[in-house]
Amino acid sequence: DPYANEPQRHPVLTIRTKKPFNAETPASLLVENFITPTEIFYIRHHFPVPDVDLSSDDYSIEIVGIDEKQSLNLNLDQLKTVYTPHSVTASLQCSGNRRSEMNRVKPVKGLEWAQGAMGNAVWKGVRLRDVLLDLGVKDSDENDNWHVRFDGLDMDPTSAPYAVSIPLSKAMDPRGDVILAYEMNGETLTRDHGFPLRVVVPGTTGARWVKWLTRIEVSKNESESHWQQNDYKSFNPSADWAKVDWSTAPAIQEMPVTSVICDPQDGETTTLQDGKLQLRGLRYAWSGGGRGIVRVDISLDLGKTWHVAELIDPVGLNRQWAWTRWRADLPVAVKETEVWVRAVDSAYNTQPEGMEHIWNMRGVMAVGYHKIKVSVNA
Ligand code: MTE
Ligand code: MO
Repeated sequence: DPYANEPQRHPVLTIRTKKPFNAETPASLLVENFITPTEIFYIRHHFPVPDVDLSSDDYSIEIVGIDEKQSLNLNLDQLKTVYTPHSVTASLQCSGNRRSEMNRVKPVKGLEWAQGAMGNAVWKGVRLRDVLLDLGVKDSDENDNWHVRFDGLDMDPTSAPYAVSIPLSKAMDPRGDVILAYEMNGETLTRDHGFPLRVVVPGTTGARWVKWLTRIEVSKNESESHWQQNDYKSFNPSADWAKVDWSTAPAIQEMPVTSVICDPQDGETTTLQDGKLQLRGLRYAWSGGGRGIVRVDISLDLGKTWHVAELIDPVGLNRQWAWTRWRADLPVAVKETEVWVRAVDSAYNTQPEGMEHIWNMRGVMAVGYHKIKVSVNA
């Protein structure tokens, strides 16, 4: 069994598949902390979890430039000693987060994530930019349309490693905060989250944050992998699996603005406090790669009137890689109510009202208003 050597996991995680292991954080727990504790952070694997033995000396990272003369081979110690450490607080979200809400419109293919395929952590590592500058990559617009490819140690049955790429311009951007991370929340990365090294690409979808990193390559072309070419893309709602031409859509990198209600949950009965319904949730400022969110709106009457939620965590207008929690205490006079939430970013981008018109066969980027029904005890 290739899955015989999997790590222990926290029992509170909601398991979506066991082999490979995929599990999410219950949303009610997600909203408890600005920084998601590592042991309850969602896990998304495509294959069995690699087990790297650093003492055995056979782990190193191969870094290759555009011509053969450019190449570096570094082990983890070298990487840590040569480059200045850099920390970023950034949320990680799967492209398929909230897919189950889209699936209700019409079935889609993919893991049935609720709202917990996301988390927020402090990542520490070295800047990819610094490594690439050492490799001889120039800081110029000549290579603006190039890419950086990443390979993981995990492989599909044909021995193709999990691999994807990001635009080189993101990697080279001094404000892009792309790092090769060896720590998560102040501790050595765990196996489930990519020990010993993973890529952290703030503001970019989870699929690009390659775990168990072994190879980095600068290239004029994107990764040719399945995950870059034939997955993690969105299409017209009428496109169907049999006929779609994957090459017509770009790979998802940045993700659009989204928000969710974490507490109460859909279908729950809740008790009013001083006649008020207490709502708590999360919103992300990801459109435009790190753009801040300026407002979270709540409606209790299907969009006729709107309330403004209070933001709990600090918000920047730029390089806002972390989510912000919000809360709202709203008066209600009915026994059952539908609650809607949407967020607005600093460019006034907001979420679409429903999942219908953004429906896509893969169920990615399900960023419609989050709508839940709650019953109230007066
Ligand atoms: N990296 C490797 N090597 N293998 C993978 O299966 N899954 C990706 C990404 N990096 C994956 C990977 C996807 S789709 C997501 S959403 C994130 O890792 C999940 O990261 P996490 O498990 O640390 O939450
Ligand atoms: Mo993902």
